[in-house]
Amino acid sequence: MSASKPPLNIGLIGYGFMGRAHSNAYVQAGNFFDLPRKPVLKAICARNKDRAQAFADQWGYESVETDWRELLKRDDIDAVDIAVPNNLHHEIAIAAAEAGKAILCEKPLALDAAQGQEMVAAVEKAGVPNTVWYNYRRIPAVSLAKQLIDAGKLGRIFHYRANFLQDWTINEELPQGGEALWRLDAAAAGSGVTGDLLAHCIDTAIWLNGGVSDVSAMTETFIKERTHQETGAKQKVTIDDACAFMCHFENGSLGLFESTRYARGHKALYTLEINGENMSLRWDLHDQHRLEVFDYRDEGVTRGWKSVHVTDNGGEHPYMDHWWVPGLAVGYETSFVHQFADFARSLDGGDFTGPTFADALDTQKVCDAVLKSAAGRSWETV
Ligand code: 4PW
Repeated sequence: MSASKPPLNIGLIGYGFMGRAHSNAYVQAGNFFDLPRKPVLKAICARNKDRAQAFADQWGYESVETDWRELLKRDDIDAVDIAVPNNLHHEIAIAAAEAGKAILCEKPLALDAAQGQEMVAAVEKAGVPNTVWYNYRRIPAVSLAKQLIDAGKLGRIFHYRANFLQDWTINEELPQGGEALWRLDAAAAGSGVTGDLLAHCIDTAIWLNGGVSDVSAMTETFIKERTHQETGAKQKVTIDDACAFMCHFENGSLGLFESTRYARGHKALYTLEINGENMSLRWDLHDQHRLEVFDYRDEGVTRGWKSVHVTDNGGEHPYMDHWWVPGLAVGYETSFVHQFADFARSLDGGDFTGPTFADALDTQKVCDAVLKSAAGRSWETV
């Protein structure tokens, strides 16, 4: 890293799980990718000053703010990272756009598409660079799937299916709401697995297979009442604990998606499969470096499922040449490093393949249609 590089000053809002994942990306990206500017951890912003200071000390942030409005007023902040619960994305992102900051926003974009539309309008009016942290696109084997699809290897696509399974909310005693458990509180999260997990699957699906035209969905809330973590009051649970939907893609293929937090034994099983006329692809987050490939055009007797491991070659697979020597793996956290590196390079003229706010709005529209369809037991146009 050259000392003469100008800084890219980052102000992070929120210090939860995603605040850590993003901070790690800022710390690592400049060491593994040649960025035009040097990322600088300029400020961390959170309401609890002591905890924000502890986070700053741990990660190396230079300063602490306790009000995001003050952070946005600072001339020494170039890019704002919104890593707070979903109900705060809309207000902060619009203010950040008006303040002329580049914006990195945690997924999902907003509580719903109406909010998302306003956020897209704000970044477009201000002309500020923007992205939403749909990080799974940038797992090397998933990016490899994109390369194969874009190169036309699959031919006509018939089917796309994806699952995202977890089991962490099966316990009835688990409270909802509060700093740690806001994902269970519809007021803060907007929805349950649809916005939290299926949104990832939908983002990847649109990226790989194009737009979704209509959906038919079902949702279920298995545990109907929980205690609020902060108030101690019993509350109705209004998030979707599980959601499954089918859809048509604009390219004529059929989609099948399932997500739940009630699949005992599964912590974060994101899987996807695409079946094309010539080729099928299969990927599993638990074995994230492997892309399984079946090519019908292979010679008859050796035709079969191939296991393409992105560490097996000499760094030809997406992003792998930036890390270690061939044969050595990288982790979940590097998908954030890759996204930030691509975004940082785009600020100085590099291509950016998204997802932008506008891309994330497409995902949000599918989520809205899914929830509407489940509520009304109807097919909904996206
Ligand atoms: O964004 C998602 C989170 O809310 C993540 O990708 C996985 O599921 C891990 O935690 C939750």
